[in-house]
Amino acid sequence: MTTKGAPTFLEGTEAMTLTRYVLVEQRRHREAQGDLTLLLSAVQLACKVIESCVRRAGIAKLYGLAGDQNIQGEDQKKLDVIANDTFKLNLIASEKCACLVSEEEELAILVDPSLRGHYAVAFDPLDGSSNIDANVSIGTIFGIYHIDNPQELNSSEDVNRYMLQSGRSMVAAGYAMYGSATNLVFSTGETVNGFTLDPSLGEFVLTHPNMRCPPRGTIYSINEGNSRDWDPAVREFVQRMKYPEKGKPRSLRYIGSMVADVHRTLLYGGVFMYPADSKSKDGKLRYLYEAAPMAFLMEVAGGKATTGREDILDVRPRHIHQRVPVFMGSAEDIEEFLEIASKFQ
Ligand code: AHM
Ligand code: MG
Repeated sequence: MTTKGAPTFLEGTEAMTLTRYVLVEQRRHREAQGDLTLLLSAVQLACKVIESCVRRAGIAKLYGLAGDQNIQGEDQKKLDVIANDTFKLNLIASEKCACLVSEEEELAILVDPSLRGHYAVAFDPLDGSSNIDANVSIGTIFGIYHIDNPQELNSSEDVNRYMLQSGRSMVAAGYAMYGSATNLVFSTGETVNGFTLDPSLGEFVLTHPNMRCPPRGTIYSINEGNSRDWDPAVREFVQRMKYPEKGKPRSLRYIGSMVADVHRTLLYGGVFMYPADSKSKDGKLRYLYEAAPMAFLMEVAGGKATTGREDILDVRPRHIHQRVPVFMGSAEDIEEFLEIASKFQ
């Protein structure tokens, strides 16, 4: 809101930007030295660079394959490679990271000792790769850990070992979504806040303060093409979504970009699932840079996130690219699923 009579071009400039928000937030913690603020400005800038590449991709001929495969054996798109380089370079340049784990890189990245800080970041630079060329929402996911003794990391193997901790030890997590608008959703564990990029200012502005996932939803979200291989608990739960004993059937919404499916689930409620099945024993989604950061946000927002056996945040991954089954969303919906799952265990 502007002062009465103020020139209209001032409209919006008093808004709470992400930079201002993080500075104010950090000042509440006496011991904070501004490191997380600086790390977050690197994340913010990287997301703006990626969003600008995504928006210009058709014109700048950035659609299509880069010609290589990543560690998961997936064909890398040109934008996957650009997003990975952008995120990695910006995080290293912040001088706040000791090591990084990326979906696109087989080995963990150990930052040169002269540039090291006290954080580790696991990230999926461009999630939803299959949607890139169709101009459907995609995003970047990141989870941030604090490292007390960064100089003790001497090799990629040290980093690999260090990163094999449960998601509960994350200090912050978030995602950017490049959709009809660009959102950056972020939490340090107290509240989840959503910011929208104002293209005219180049600033992320607070538009979704204190996001809460509704306790029940009316939507289920799953790749139903895999239903032949589902286990009985998933089958029964989805059947119940379609043919409830009382009330209306749920709606199915599945974008195929985890960022967009989880963003909708946070806002509208419901469940997002990528289960294990008889073909993929651990499911598809990777723990460190997909499942864990999203589970962190979901729990802070009052929702739940489970593998079907334990909270996603309690899983201790065995390797940095480990996959886990994912069920997350409205607390009561997830409880209903867990009740069914318990019958089959
Ligand atoms: P990606 O990181 O290579 O894009 O793969 C992860 C994506 C998720 O965003 C999404 O939930 C899932 O893969 C979709 O998989 P599917 O096409 O099998 O439904
Ligand atoms: Mg991904």
